[in-house]
Amino acid sequence: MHLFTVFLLVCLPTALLAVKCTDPPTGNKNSTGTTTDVTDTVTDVVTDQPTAFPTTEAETTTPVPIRESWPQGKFSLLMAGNTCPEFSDFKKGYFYQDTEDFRNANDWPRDTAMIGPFKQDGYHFRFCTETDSKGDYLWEAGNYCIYKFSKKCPKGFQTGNITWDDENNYNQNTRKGRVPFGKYGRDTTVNFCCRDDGSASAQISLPIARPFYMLRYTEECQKVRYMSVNEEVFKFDDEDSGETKNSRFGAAPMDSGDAANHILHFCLYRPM
Ligand SMILES: [Ca+2]
Ligand SMILES: [Ca+2]
Ligand SMILES: [Ca+2]
Ligand SMILES: [Ca+2]
Repeated sequence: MHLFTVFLLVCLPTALLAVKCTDPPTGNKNSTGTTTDVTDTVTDVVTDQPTAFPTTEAETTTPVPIRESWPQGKFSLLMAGNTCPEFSDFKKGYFYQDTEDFRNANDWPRDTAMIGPFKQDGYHFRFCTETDSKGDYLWEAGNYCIYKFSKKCPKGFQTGNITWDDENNYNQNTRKGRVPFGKYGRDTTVNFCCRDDGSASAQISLPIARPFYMLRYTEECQKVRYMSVNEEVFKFDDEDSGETKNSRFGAAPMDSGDAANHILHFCLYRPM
C-alpha cells in the first residue's frame, strides 16, 4: 500500500468532516471512538472492494475426451495395415471386385496403407467390423461416412449405397468373413452410413492408438482429434460394355467419377 493511498483513504473523509489533517496520520478513530491502527482500517477497506477479475479457477473448459471404446452401433471400417483398431473385438473380412479387364484403368495411391492386393483389373478391400452395438457414447456430429454393417446405421447417420458394375466376362468376384451390408454377386452393392450435421474441420474424438479409414462425404476428410489424416483416391474402371449398372443412391460417399466409373475418397487416420 502506497503511503499516498493511505493518505487519501484516511485524510479525504476526515477533511470532509473539517478535521485538520495536514500530515499522514498514524492512527484514526473508528465509529466506537476507540483508536485502531490505521493499517487495519485500510486493510478492511481493501478487502471490501469487489474483485475486478474472476480467478482462473472460476473459468471452465470442456474436457477433451480420449476415447477408450468405439461409439455405439454396428459398422465396418476399411482395414489399415493388417490389424484392426483396439478396444473392440473387430471381425475381419474382405471382398474382391473384378473390375474391367479390357484396357483396365484402375488407379490407386501406391503408398496406400491398405494391403489389398490392388491390381489394374481388380481390387481387394479388407474390413474390420464392429458386430456388437454396445458403446457408451454416440458417433459425433460431422461430415463423414462409414460402412454400414447391420440393417440400421448408428444413431445420427443417414443411409445410402453405391453399386459397381463389375466385369461381365468370367467374373471373379469373391468375399470372405464379415463384410459391409450389401449385395455381393457378379456386381457389387455396398451400403454406407453418412452424416453432414457438422463441419469436417471440427475435430471429433475416436480411439487413436491404431490407424483406420473413413470416407469423405460432401466436404474434405473429417478431422479427428490427435490423429493425422491423409486422403487416398481410388479410381475404379468399371464394366465398359453395355449400359452401365453403376449407381449411387441416398447418403453415399463422395464420388468424383463419371456415370460409368466410380472414384472414391478414403480418409486414412493415423496416430500423430
Ligand atoms: Ca468388361
Ligand atoms: Ca478384372
Ligand atoms: Ca457387370
Ligand atoms: Ca470402365
